[in-house]
Amino acid sequence: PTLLRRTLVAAASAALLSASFATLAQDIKPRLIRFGYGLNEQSNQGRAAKVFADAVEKASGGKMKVRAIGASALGPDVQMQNSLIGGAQEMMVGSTATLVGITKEMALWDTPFLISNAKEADTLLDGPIGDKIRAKLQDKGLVGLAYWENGFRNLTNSKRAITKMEDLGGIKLRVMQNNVFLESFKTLGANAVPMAFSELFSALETNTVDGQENPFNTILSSKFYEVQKYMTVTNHVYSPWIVMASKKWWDQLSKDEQKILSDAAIASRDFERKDTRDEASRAVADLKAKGMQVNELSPAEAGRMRDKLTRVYALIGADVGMDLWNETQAELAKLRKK
Ligand code: TF8
Repeated sequence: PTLLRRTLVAAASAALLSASFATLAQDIKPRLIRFGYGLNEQSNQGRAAKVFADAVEKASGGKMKVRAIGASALGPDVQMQNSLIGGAQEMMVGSTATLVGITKEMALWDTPFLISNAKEADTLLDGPIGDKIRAKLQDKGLVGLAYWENGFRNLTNSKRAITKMEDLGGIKLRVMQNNVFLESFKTLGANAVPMAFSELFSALETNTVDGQENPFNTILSSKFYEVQKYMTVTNHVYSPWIVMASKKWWDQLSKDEQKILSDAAIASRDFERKDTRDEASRAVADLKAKGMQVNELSPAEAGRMRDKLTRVYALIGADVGMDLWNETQAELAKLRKK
């Protein structure tokens, strides 16, 4: 036991020493970073927030401490964005969809049926188009560090199985606080109601709304299966999340501190995408086991919806600018030819 203990002590001090050597040369101050998010700790978002926090602490030799605060305890997305802009909160991760009021180009990611698989998502988001849109946040007081995966969105409701567009008629459907989502679901015939995510569970529980749409992971982690009978696999849009810092605060950090945060955002992104995809691949079985009745939207019905949304596509093109819209279509065409 003494030998073992001595070895452990030696190993521990060696680790400490190398950590402090690495960080000594760097310009790092003690920092407390409040990192807010909307889902609960047990969600894919919560797990990745923890990975981010650990990566920052480790890379800074324990000087930079990240307090990951979930379940909208710091407020819903829009409120946190404003706290970041004002400098009252350091960091957050949330939906790009709730950012369109600040940076209209973000609406590109709300385009129904734009992205059809993970490869396309990662290529667009991590490439020049994603970078360009992310950079637009800077003028608005936000620093976008990385896109995480929220995922392909699917419909749930408490009324009936949705097998065709007409089935949406009269369904009171909660949508995100975003014009593209509102217009899309109105156009498809639903009674779309914008609402913050933090209010959604109880709105479903009390039948204030009949349904909602979110990726499998969220339907699971937020326990929507307790208050929703039907799920339709529509994959109607791919939603990203974005990790952001307050620019007011970011500008006070040293280059080394900024690099630690950027690197941790990328590392947690890679973890998060893999974790989310793993969970999503098992989710339909899990949700069925929880009692949900699941059906898949046929490609023909998805096609009818797409046709119906022509007006919305024009609206998005006008919002994000035709250059960006055309560049995106060209990039997707290139990927699909490969
Ligand atoms: C939604 C979004 C949410 C995210 C999350 C709170 O439906 O998909 O899951 O905004 O960060 O509001």
